[in-house]
This record gives sequence, structure tokens and C-alpha cells, in this order.
Amino acid sequence: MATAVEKWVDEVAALTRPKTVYWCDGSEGEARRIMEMGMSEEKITVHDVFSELNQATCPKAYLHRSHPTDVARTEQLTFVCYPDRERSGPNNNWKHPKDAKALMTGISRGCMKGKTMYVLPYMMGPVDSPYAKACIQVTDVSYVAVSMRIMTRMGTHVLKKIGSGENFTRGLHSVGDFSPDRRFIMHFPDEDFVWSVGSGYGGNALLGKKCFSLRIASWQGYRYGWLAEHMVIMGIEDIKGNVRYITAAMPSACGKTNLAMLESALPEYRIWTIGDDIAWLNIGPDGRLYAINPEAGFFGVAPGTSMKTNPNMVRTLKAAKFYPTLYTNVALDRKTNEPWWEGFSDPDGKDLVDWQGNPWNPSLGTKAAHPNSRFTVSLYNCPIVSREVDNPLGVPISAILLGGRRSRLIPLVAESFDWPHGVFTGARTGSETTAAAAGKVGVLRRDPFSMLPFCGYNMGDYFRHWINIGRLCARPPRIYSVNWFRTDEQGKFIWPGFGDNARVLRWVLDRIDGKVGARETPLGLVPHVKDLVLDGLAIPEDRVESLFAVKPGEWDAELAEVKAFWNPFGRHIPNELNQAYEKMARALKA
Ligand code: OXD
Ligand code: MN
Repeated sequence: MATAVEKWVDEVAALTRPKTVYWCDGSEGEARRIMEMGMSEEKITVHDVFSELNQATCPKAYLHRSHPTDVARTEQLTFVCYPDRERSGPNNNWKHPKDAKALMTGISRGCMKGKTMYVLPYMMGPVDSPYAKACIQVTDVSYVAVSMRIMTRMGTHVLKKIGSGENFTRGLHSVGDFSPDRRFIMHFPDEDFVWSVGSGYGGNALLGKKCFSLRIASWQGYRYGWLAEHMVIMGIEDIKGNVRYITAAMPSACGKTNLAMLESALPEYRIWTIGDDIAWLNIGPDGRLYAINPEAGFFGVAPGTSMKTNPNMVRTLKAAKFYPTLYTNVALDRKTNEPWWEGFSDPDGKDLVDWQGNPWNPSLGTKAAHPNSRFTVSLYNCPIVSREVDNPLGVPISAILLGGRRSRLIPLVAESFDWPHGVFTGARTGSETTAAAAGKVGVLRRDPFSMLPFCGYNMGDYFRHWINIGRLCARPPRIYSVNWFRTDEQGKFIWPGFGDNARVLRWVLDRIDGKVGARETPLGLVPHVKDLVLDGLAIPEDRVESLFAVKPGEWDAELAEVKAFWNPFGRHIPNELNQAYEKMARALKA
């Protein structure tokens, strides 16, 4: 008798009409075959879907160029479909599931004609973890199939795990004809189902990532008492060999990958990487929060990545371990057949073509690599991957950092007074937009917990869920707000960031250990500058002080914006947050 997986795959094939159905086993040999099939069968642009890069200097690496209109997440085309509109909240685009399915059925009829449909069985989370989830995605794009092999734990063992049962998340993906007019990313959280047509871009097409591990999973977490978050997970080992684990939420393209694997400017600390984008947080038997990374790879922003900013990522990309490493929409040096992007090295002396393959030099004034060009590479290539990365129970979390990209107002670091105040801090967070999503860059928008594009249900209820999780934890982690991006009057960054962020992490650990005091401000507890280890940094003390300046007069617009953002959520905003808001507003006036 056919299993539930087989039945569903047959149903999808009957609708989409692929030439062949190919069940993937997740092996390396198969990944090679899929890439060859992609090159011979698919046309995305005038270029091959993949081209081999210099295998001596970039082992196992390939270049992929996307359709030129398909380069970032498209939030305006992303929908969360519940029968009840209020459930999706003002933070999501909504359609009734019936209407959404009718629309998607129309677009999908025959959309895989003449193509291969790949069936991808994969786990989100370490295979033996009680928190991991079994999933099946189908796709008609070799690039998506191979990317999913890197980003998830894929293999026939997942089919065995599902067996004849129905307990798996379904993802139906097709690029259709790439038309932005027929591009939709539809989520059906009540059915653990994602249906995405028209885009091959990571955040829209690798359905285990944002679509399942954040939007659908956040709704599962709400119902079953856990959290799915847009967070880094990292270990910090001190000189005595004690490792403490933290998570950090930051919006897309705001340095999560750099933080996750930073090379510490303080030699007495070293970092161990568990994840750079998504954390699933569960309450452990000892009342602490435990984190697992559902992913198995990095889908990182290339521009700005270099030996100076993130040496461990450069080493990860060069490691000759897992097959393959993909570069998407980066520039190419034709002389050496190596990938290149802004911030990687000096372009002089290179024979560069831009991300679309056109000859390029700096005098053109354009970007050679697309600002949201990416690499996709295995987590297991990382030289500082934590030995806890596959721990089925995850790692216990001592601190949660909540970040944003703010040129003004927000201090380098501030400790929340308590858990509800930490939730308030997350709920009022704003950040300047980046190229990771289609739309204008550099515009300030509210991005609570860096989850605005990813919270799969009413965000007011999500805030309440955060408050409740704190109540359920006997030993909740402390919550800190961080901001590496504050600028001076000339618009220059004040804080050096990157490896020097270890100085902030040290202060956080010192606070947890009760080794240092703090100064109370209306926003939370900030460091006495004497307690920050600043040796080797050429920043005058008053400049460091300016990173913590809270100037009440500057806060009126910010407070008004927070209120305006919360207003449409009405009764869904928890009282604790309204109270914390009033308290902060009063303190800023005093
Ligand atoms: C990502 C994103 O790709 O946040 O991780 O957009
Ligand atoms: Mn992300």
C-alpha cells in the first residue's frame, strides 16, 4: 500500500505534470548527478545553472546565477493562510486557505511539464533529536535540490522515520516561469504545508528554512510551548575551558554569520559555532532554555565577508569537506575562475564580470556582486563548529542577545531588568532595512525580535508567548539588547565590531557571573566603561561613553513609532508590554 508520502507526491505530480519524478537519497554522488541534470535540462538565464569554479583554490565550489528578478525574499508576495484572519495578525499578508489553494492550483497546473521533479526527504534538526522534524519537499530546480542537501540533513533515513505515518511537513516548490506576477509563497500552518511558486531564491524556495523552520515552526512552538527564532547559537569558551552558550537575534544581513563564528579579539575567549540563522528553543527538564539549530548549513551574505571580517567563514568556504559549496550572484574573476565580491579583496588586477556575467570594473560605479549575493556551505566545513552541534537535546542558553542595525539611540549593549522587560525590549526593536528583502534599503522599520518577516502568526500573541515561556522557565536566560552600528556625527561607525564584539560578550558573561556592576538607564543596565576590556582598541574613552548615551529628547519619535507599530495589534499586546512602555516613557521624561 502506498505511504502518505507517496500518495502526496503522486497528487502533486498529477497536478504539476513533471516528465520524471526523482526520489533523492541525499548522497554526494547524487548531488553531482543532479547538478549535471540541471545543466543539461534547465534554463534560468542564458547561463548554465551551475558552472565549476577553480577547484584548486575553491574545492567543490560552483557558481549559480539566478534569474535577474529573483534575488531576495519577496515579503509582499508571502502569505500566511488561516481560516481566521486575526490569527495571522497585522504582521502577515493573509489569504483564506481555500482562496490561496485555488490560486496556487491554477498557477501550478502543468508547471513542471518537461521537467524533473525532485523529491527531497530531510530533517530539520539533529536526526535523533526529539525536537527535530521530518519533512518532504518537492522542487523542479536542481539548484534548490542541491542547496537543500547542504542546508538540511537529507536522506532516505527520513522516509524510514516517517514510515507509513502522516507526521511530516510538506513543501511544494516550483519556479513556474519565474514571473513576478505569478510568484507566491503561501503558508498553511494548520496543515504543516508550504506552497511556493515563481522564485528559486533561498528564502523563498528552500522551504525548510524561513518557511518551515520559522513561519510554520513558530506557530507549532506557540501551540506546544517552545520558540522558533531568527537567532545565532554559539558557545563561548573561557580560559578555564568552561563553555557558555548564547543565542542572538539580528535582522537579515546584519552580521549574524560574522557573530556566530567570530575570531575573538580577547585571546582568553574562543568561540564555537552551532548556527548562524535559526534557533529552536525548548525548556529542558532543569528549567533552562535549550537551543538546537534546525539547519545543517550556512546561507550567508557574501559582500563584506573577508579574512578581516570573518576569517572562519573564508576557511569554511575553502574547506574541501562537504559537496558542494555554492556561490549565487557573486562576481567572477575570469583570470582565475574564482568568485569575488565587494569587501573580499582589492579588485585591481582582476578580470571581473558582474553577477549577471557582464564585464565589470570599479569605474562603472555599479556593484559587481549583487548586494544580496550568497554562499551556501555546510556547517560541517566550519573549522570552529561546536562538538555539541548534533547534541539531540541542544545546548543550555545563558543569555539572549537582541540586536538591530541602528545608527542612533540604541546603546552598544544593555541588560534587561528582568524577563518581561527583555520581551518589551524585543517587541520595541527597530532596524534599518537591508538587501536581504526586496525593497528600499536603509529605511528604519520595527523588526521585533528580528522576526517581523518570519513570525507565522499574530505577533501580539507571539509577544505573549515569550512572556509565558519566561514564566515556565525555572532559570530563564538573561536578555540583552545589542547594537554594533551606532555612528558619530560624520556617519562613521563608533564601535569596530567583528572580533571586537567579544568584548561585549565578555561583559555579558561577567554580568551573569556577578563580577561587574552596571549603570541604570531608562532602557536597561549598561556597562561602566571601566568594566569593558578595551586593551588594544584605539578608541578614546569618551567615544566609548557615547555608545551608551541615552538622550531623552531624541526618544519622542521612537516612542511614537513603537506605539504606532503596536496599535493595530490591539488587545493582543500583553499588559506587561504596555506597562514597560509607560515606565520607560516616564523615565525618559524624568
Ligand atoms: C536569510 C534572511 O537569508 O534572513 O537568512 O533573509
Ligand atoms: Mn536570516
